[in-house]
Amino acid sequence: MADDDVPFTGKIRDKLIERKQDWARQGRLLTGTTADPDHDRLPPGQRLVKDWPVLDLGAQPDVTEAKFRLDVDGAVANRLSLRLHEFMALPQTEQASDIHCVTQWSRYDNHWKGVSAQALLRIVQPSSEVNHVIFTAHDGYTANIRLHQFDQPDVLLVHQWQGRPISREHGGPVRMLVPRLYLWKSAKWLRRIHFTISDHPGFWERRGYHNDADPWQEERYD
Ligand SMILES: Nc1nc2c(c(=O)[nH]1)N[C@H]1C(S)=C(S)[C@@H](COP(=O)(O)O)O[C@H]1N2
Ligand SMILES: [Mo]
Repeated sequence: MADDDVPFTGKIRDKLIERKQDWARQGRLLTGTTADPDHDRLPPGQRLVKDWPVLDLGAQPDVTEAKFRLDVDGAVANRLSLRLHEFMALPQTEQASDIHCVTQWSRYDNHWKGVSAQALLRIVQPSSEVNHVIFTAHDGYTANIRLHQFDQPDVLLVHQWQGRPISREHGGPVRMLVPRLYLWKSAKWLRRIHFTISDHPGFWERRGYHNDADPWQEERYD
């Protein structure tokens, strides 16, 4: 593993990660088709599930209120370092969206509550040179998206799902939600949001996953 990788190499499920990396190399699960989100609800190669599967690297950090801290930094006018109650005091949004995982499941009608990315952008005000947004999580996981992918009305920092606090296994107390990209971009146990001029590929992006991750274009692998 690379030096800048997750610090939990003892705990993480190396076998599972190797298998997913092999799938990326082989282009597994690719159907070679695209779909149009204006007319179709299920992206190509996906199947609908009713439950919500759990996927992680093998560690599910216990982010208590005392341990919680959300840093928003990088090339911004106003940096933040928020305790949980301060995060909860930010303007809140409720919204429903569908989610799509690269391992081929999609789940419809998820009802979320949290802080919208666009509300956060108004507060921190990234400099005009910023192009990328990097998420870091309490388990060491990272994911990168482009600023224009972050600056969308359905992108949220969520703390509730179906009217209840997000469970620990799904990344509570606060996780990212970028519903129009494959779910690996939505970092669980969110610790830091970093605004940068240059790109920094995340955990799966360094292992062959696509940098942009649009399910409608089936951007599973690089
Ligand atoms: N912190 C963290 N976030 C993460 C991951 C992870 O291992 N650690 N896995 C990603 C992947 S690969 C997927 S598919 C989704 C799964 O989210 P879920 O377990 O809530 O379904 O979380 C993403 N966010
Ligand atoms: Mo995933």
